[in-house]
Amino acid sequence: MTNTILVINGPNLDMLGTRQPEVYGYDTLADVEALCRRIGKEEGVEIDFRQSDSEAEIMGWIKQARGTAAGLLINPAGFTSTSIAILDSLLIYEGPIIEVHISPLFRRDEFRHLSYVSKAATAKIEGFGIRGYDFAIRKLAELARG
Ligand code: DHK
Repeated sequence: MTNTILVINGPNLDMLGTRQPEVYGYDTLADVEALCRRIGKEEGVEIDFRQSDSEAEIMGWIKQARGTAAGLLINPAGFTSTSIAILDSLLIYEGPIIEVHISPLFRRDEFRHLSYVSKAATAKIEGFGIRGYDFAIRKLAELARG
């Protein structure tokens, strides 16, 4: 097992910074990646940072993570409430999974409240802005250290 944390960002997160900044803030995905790499360095873990709009690509990454990643951080974005397929891929992964959402889903649209991904998650963080990635990587690094 490596000490790599795989960070998966779902659809439209490439548009952070310009996309509904009143909801998601002004930080870009590059800022999120820089944050993850900084925290990873502090915690002594490698960061493999990815984004895709494709459900199939995300499922492929999760399946490849089996045996190769010490932990998985996923912001499933628009696939959160729709993808049983991503849930099923996550259920194949044997390591810890932390689900992160930038915005507070609990006080947004009703349809965002359901998360299939949560059924496979070790923990979930939402509403802390991009700081949620910071907390999640620190926790995954702690779990990776055993
Ligand atoms: C990001 C998205 O793209 C939305 O589809 C989710 C999530 C919320 C976030 O807060 O990071 O509903």
